[in-house]
Amino acid sequence: MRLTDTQVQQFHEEGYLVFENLIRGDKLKAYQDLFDELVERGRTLSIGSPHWSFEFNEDHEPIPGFLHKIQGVCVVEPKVLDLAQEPEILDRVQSLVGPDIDVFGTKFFPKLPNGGTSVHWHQDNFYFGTNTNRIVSCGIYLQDADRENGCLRVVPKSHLSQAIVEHHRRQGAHGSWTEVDESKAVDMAVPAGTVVFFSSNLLHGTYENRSDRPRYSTAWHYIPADLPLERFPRGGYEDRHIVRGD
Ligand SMILES: O=C(O)CCC(=O)C(=O)O
Repeated sequence: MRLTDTQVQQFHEEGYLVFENLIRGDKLKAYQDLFDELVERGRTLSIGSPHWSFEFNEDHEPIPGFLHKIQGVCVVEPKVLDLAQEPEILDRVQSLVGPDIDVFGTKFFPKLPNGGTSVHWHQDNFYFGTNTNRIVSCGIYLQDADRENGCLRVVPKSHLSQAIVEHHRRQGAHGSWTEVDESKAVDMAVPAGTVVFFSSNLLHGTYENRSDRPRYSTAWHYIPADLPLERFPRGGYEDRHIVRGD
């Protein structure tokens, strides 16, 4: 199903769109099982394995087995690319990106119970070295997500200026992050199978998982095939994949 004109307008005005329960039933279960297997692999993997990163302890050292993220999850496990190519998702992406679509920067965040993290406040375009509004970021929530287990939060309309704010590295945290006026943020508590699209200029972050439940999600970015992106060139970056058209 393509997006309606109203949905396209909402994406451009607010900076995001939410599709609850888009992945359902046996399909959702099969993907959950696939990610369970990856979490299991992470339990015995050595620190420093390419693509795999682990949560830090209080001394800022990685904790073996406590998986934080698989960066390039579609390279590590090509079956995950099926999820990125689900027609329910791509048909909608096409309304925003056009017919020739690549996906890049594929991530899996298990956000494990009692301290699992994914991201703090940031704009994806800070990492991409651009302020284009042609990249659509996508989060897929494989399990129910709420404040306690670390749901997504966004600052509506924060993409509109196309300004990339300063981001800073913090000791004991993965990545570079910024701060926002949290009174302007919206929490995205969503059921399992929900797909969220947002502008790669949108300020977004998440809560830490303080519950005893995991919160599996994926995050990646759909880009028109013809958009040059120096840091992630087509054909020159292993985690950029053609998913529709040429
Ligand atoms: O973990 C999440 O809910 C969001 C992840 C995300 O937005 C990102 O990787 O930029």
